[in-house]
Amino acid sequence: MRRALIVVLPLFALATLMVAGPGCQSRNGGAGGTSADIQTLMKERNLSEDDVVAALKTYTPSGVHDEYYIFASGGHSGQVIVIGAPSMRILKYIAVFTPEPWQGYGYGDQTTTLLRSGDRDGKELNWADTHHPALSETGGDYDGQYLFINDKANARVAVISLRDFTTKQIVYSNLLRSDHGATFVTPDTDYVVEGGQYPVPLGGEYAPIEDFQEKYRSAVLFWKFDRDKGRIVPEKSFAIELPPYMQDLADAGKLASDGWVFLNSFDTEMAYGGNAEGRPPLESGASQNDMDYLHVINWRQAEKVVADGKFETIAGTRVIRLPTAIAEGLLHFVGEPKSPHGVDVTPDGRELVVAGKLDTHATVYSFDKIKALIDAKKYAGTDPFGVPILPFEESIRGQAEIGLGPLHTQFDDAGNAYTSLFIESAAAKWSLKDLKVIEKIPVHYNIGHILAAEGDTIHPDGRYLVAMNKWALDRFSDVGPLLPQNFQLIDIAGDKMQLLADLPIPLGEPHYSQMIKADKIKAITAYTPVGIDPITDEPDPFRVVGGQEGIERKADGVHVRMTAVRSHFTPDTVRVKKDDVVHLHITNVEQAEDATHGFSIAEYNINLSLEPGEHANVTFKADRSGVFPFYCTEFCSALHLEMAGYLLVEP
Ligand code: CUK
Ligand code: CUA
Repeated sequence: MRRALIVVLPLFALATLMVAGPGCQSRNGGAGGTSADIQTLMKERNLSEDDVVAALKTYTPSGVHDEYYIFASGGHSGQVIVIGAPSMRILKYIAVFTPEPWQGYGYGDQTTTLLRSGDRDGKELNWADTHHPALSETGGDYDGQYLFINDKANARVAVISLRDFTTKQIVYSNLLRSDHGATFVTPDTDYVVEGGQYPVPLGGEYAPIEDFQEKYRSAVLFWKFDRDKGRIVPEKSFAIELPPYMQDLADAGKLASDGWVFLNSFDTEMAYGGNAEGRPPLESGASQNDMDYLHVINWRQAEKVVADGKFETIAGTRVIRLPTAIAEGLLHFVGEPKSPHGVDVTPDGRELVVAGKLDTHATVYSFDKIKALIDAKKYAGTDPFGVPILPFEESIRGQAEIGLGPLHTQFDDAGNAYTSLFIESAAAKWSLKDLKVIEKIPVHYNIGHILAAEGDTIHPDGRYLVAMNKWALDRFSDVGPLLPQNFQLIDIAGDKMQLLADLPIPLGEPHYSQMIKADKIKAITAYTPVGIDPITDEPDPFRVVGGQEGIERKADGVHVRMTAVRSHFTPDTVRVKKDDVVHLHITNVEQAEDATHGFSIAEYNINLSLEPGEHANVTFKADRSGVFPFYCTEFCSALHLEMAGYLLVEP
């Protein structure tokens, strides 16, 4: 009740509040309360009425939960940032591609195995350039079960379960060296789409850059997702080879366009740089053509082509080669204005909005028209590889004059689109119906992606928009030359957009985020039964229950079966000999919410987070003799400091 009130409180209610007098007590019981008090506070803090309204729309009292979750890319941190909206409170960082000490991610056996499974050909990778998170969907709506995210830098895709907000799997194919049109899911999450970005010889071989057109290629991967298992199944996945254009963003068709995927490209000039070798720099070489190509891909038909065996296996991935893709009618191109960036399918699936960085328009393509042209084989020509190109003018419904540097588009529930304007530092609201701008709101500064509540579903909420700004300039207190990014929450429920709040993002450049209704997330508070390995979601074979603790010397080393419970580890004295291989098996046997214990050993780089019911294994060589205290790193109880013990390594 109170929450609803805060969110919908219009300006006249503010006036009521301000004259409400002593009945309207501040929650803190401090000053503030009477109209005069509020006026004084506003004056002291230099707040306008709009500021106060924004505060009332976002202020979330202690103990009150947010209505939405935002799952944001953590950029270079290789993590996912979980944010509550409208409060814009950061709730969690989910460790994905990088070691993360608080979660013990990359410090115990299970999480290290998972993290290292993302090492490409054994090369240790400890960072990622996460770009596009994608929530799992059922029937085109977010279902709150899983989250996927890509690593542009190393062409990897991760699976996160929203049951425990934990990464479960990292996959990659040596087909690609970088990705960008990732991750996007098909409407029932049959596939997680990963489109490549910078072409390389498929499969990772060397080829001279002068052979760019002949030997370099791109590809789009369709990772098959098994929802029951909650894992991607690489053997059931496939790819389609694409020409060596720089592939950009993607989106999956839905409803009217279900079964199709759309992918942007730039550098259809196939420029590859060389500004110190007498060739034009990549940026100008790649900006010669007036049109690049929107890739229109029939994935449902591609699935059949793979089932019919019309593929080659390259680098372990089933690949539909380019000539097959053309012959089977899986791939068509449509022109798109110069250096496009975002492609976004409308909620009804009938249209696609493409915005070009170097064009002031958003182009609205009609899927019906595209489909009719494909069916009629009405082509304007072919590209150098023989891919049929559909006539541009006959594929579009029109173009909306939006502004400078349009990038990405989101939608509301009332037929409006919202497009980010990078150069203009604004978000434009425009009508899909008549392709006219209705309103612009300035943002600070240089907005990249934009996200709307339930914005990529067939039922956007029309409540909030977040501008994900690249530059923050004068917005926050100075922190040296490297500035945070700035997420700005915008209310789009009313007739006029209102900027509500800023959230500085202090690690990495996030690219995209999605916002989901909080009541769709059903997270657990403990692993049950006690002894679960969070990576496999199964009871760990080494789990320890109370009474079965002990230390045992076996052929492969010393096995320590340990339990953690407030406020002790059992056993708390561990004796080994120098150079013993030690296997720690530790179970947090608690089931109480938030009863997490940590476990660390001095100088051994061992650091675990043991959430209630969690089991972790750590294998290490006791290669330095001495006395090493171990202790619990979470302040779990009044006797937390006493939750400690000794590892005694005898010389
Ligand atoms: S991209 Cu970053 S602003 Cu990687 Cu989705 Cu457009
Ligand atoms: Cu357990 Cu502190």
